[in-house]
Amino acid sequence: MAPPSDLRAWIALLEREGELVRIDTQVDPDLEITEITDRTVKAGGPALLFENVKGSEHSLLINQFGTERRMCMAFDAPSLDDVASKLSDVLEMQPPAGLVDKVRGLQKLKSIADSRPKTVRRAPSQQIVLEGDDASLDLLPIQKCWPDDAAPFITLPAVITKDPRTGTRNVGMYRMQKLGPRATAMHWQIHKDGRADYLATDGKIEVAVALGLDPVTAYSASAPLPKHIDEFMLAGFLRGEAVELVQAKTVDLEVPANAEIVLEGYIDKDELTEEGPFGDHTGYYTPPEPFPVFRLTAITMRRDAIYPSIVVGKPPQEDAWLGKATERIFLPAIRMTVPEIVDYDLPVAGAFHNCCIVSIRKAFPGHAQKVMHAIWGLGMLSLTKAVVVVDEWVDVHDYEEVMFRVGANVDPARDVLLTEGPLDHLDHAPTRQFYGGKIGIDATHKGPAEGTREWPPEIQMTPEVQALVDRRWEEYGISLDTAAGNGRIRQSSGPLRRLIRR
Ligand SMILES: Cc1cc2nc3c(=O)[nH]c(=O)nc-3n(C[C@H](O)[C@H](O)[C@H](O)COP(=O)(O)O)c2cc1C
Ligand SMILES: [Mn+2]
Repeated sequence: MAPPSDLRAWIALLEREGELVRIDTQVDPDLEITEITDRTVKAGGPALLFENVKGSEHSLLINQFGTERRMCMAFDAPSLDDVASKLSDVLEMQPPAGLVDKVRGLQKLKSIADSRPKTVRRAPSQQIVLEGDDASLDLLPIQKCWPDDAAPFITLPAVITKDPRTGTRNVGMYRMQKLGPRATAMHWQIHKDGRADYLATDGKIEVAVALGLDPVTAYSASAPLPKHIDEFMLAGFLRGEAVELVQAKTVDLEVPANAEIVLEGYIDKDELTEEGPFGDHTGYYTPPEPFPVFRLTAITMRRDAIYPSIVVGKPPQEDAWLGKATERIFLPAIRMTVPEIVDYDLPVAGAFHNCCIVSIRKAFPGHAQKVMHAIWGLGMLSLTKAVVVVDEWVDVHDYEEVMFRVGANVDPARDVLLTEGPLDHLDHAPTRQFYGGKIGIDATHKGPAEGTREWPPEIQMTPEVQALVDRRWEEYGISLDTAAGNGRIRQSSGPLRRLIRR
């Protein structure tokens, strides 16, 4: 087994596993699909293939990533941590100690070498080529997601550009507001590589947009890689099979051969439009703001191409699982620079940039503060608004335990660090856009070297008594409903709670 090779193999797999429902009743891409999807996602329901979308010949796939199980199926891995360990194997390679080690090392190096995209001459994504007036976005079942959205938006694209200075490829996922049959806005936020490519151009930048990819390549477009690393290379590595690319028809870019649909076109540096409002993943509408205009020169596609979509909005939504995949997959890379980090969690309810809980192997006074600053200096994590630091034995994914540590171990006068720095493009809370306050909460145990009194020991039963009670449990005749959960008061239940807590 390997991750699915294209969207159709993925749909077939989902169907075999009972993870997909086909809907042949006619549905409206204007709001109706959102409401159906929102209910399905929040119930932990299946992927949806709408085969009869009002106004379009094309089927629409949504909620392909909406549960942990499907996300793992996408990577063909038992858990997202297993995907991460594939990466840490390579990152943590040591000089080989013996022959067996050498052979293993070579296999790992080969897996990197094989990750480079391959060029092919013929591609399913170019079975149909539409240029000029034939190339029209009106053909596609583009969703208007929320009532106050400015227009329909393409929500699950892989947008391909090249850095005009170096020729290095970048792939990113940025929504595209439909402005007409041959124009969209391009929502390149200020901190993103795609935006940097655009800013580096003198006049015009060529752009290609792949829609309907195999799930790992689609995920990779959303991965926060350093600027000089090609996201298709990550996709190749995680798939264990190179991404196949073909020369585009009207622009000098290479596009995925396995895509369902490819949009080709360009962006003039000086042409801007008011983008938005858009019901965003923050749970609020992002107000209108100027963004570049994408002009379409061609659409290429497969016969009966399937259009992929996603709805973002008040968390949890389907994108929660794309974010969780990134959280897990990037842990080994984070540990390379900050090895004292044991684990971290970006709560779904925190829309990813609002909160980061991190556990550390604490070794010296001020260590928690060191890690806060490290987080505020690391790639896209630098936009994190609140960092909570706990000791290594605390489960960062157990929010009740984290709250317990914050309550029990924090003296707000001593353990809260307030500072300032860059904030997410979409964060509406700060007074100024892009810049504002940050909070770090040190919920670790403190010692005399940090000016505290002696820290009291935590309550623990002895292992001997625990073993004794385990042995004798039947004798007591007490039946416990374990589903009631450790005597904890539950605030929400079922799939929603599981999604929030991972
Ligand atoms: C469903 C979804 C929609 C997204 N929409 C946008 C967007 O409109 N604009 C943006 O800048 N980032 C958006 N992102 C986040 C970027 O895809 C992500 O930051 C990516 O790493 C950017 O790649 P880049 O830095 O190579 O440009 C979205 C992510 C997901 C999962
Ligand atoms: Mn990038």
